[in-house]
Amino acid sequence: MTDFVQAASQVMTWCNELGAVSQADYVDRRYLTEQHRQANDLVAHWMQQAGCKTWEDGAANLWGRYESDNENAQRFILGSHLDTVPNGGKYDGMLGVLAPIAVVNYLHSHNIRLPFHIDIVGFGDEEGTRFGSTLLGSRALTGQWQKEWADLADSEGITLSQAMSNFGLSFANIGNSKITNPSGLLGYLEIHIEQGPVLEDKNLPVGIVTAINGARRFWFDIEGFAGHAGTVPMGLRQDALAASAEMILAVESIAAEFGVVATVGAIENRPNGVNVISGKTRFSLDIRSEDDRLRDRAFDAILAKLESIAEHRNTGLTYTQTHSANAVSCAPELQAMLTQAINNADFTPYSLSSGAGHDAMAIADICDVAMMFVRCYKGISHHPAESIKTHDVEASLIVLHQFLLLLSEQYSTTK
Ligand code: HGY
Ligand code: MN
Ligand code: MN
Repeated sequence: MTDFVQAASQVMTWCNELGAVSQADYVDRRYLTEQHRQANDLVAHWMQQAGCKTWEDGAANLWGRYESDNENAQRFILGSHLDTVPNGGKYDGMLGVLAPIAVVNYLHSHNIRLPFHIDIVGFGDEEGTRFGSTLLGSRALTGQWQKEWADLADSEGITLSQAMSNFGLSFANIGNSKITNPSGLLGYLEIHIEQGPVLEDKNLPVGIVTAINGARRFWFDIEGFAGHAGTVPMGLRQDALAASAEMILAVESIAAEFGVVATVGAIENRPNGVNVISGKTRFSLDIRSEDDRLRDRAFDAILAKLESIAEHRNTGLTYTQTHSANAVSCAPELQAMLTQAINNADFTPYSLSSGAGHDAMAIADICDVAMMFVRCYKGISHHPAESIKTHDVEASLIVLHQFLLLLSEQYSTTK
């Protein structure tokens, strides 16, 4: 029986409670919504119970600091995101905020203070569900917000700028959330479910992430001409939805040919009538690879094909890019420390790359980052069947505790 059995079941209880904070009867929590407010308040309460001081920054990220005895100490950030995809799981993101709270709770209950501050962060937007972007929370810390993002609108036409003022914030002040002295950062560690089948296949509870694939996201708009489904001959149509269908299949085949992953996950159709030829269709594109140049070559090939389909179907084609993040390597020193922590915890270290994007990609711009993956059932994620085992959470808590002890040792000998 380890010290973290009870803590692990506490994390599972928290995940269930947080999973119920949703705008629907399934898991769906979006940036700057009432549910985001409720989630921040709930997690802040758990952070305070664990001995943290809490606050929110100008991007509505939630912070909890477990202070060092030395007020001028540097800070190590642990965290992940509190937002979800629509009809997602209860662990993607949330585990990486709640597991550190459980370990800090252990330190607090044993009156253990570390030589550095532990800052736990719950990012408000990583998925980009509401505004089609992504990493908005973590990119506020690195000062990467673009002015034009103010006009990013959600499905009801509410802009990011309006949503921020509704939340009591101001888009104009987002620059204040930027971490201005990265030298004060010892690093960042994100615990996250693997969202893939590798750890389950190797029968391992945790893994060390080597690199995170780069991603680009777009909206494509196809302009046809709406018409009567009964009277317009097939050869005279400018059917935006039929053109999109051919384009989406082309995305799939070209991605496979290049060996990258490309997904059309969202589609809108106008006027969307059963007896009306489609006039306008919009679909998303998410394309990724651990090799940025290969990803960009694949995108260029896809774009050329879509343009030729648009031409022979006599439909218009325009597109906007909403996100671009290059592949990120995790810091070798932190990977080595995580490997040592896994050995100290009597588990077998295993390294793997991440096909999914994470906040660590953004934070890598300002400090060393590492990620610890936790095994999840059949690698299922972005799906209500996403699930993890309490004993794997316990393993992650034991490893995180060992990691913090190793970091304390290193910090105390070098400071
Ligand atoms: O899309 C992703 O890779 C992450 O889950 N946001
Ligand atoms: Mn996700
Ligand atoms: Mn995630």
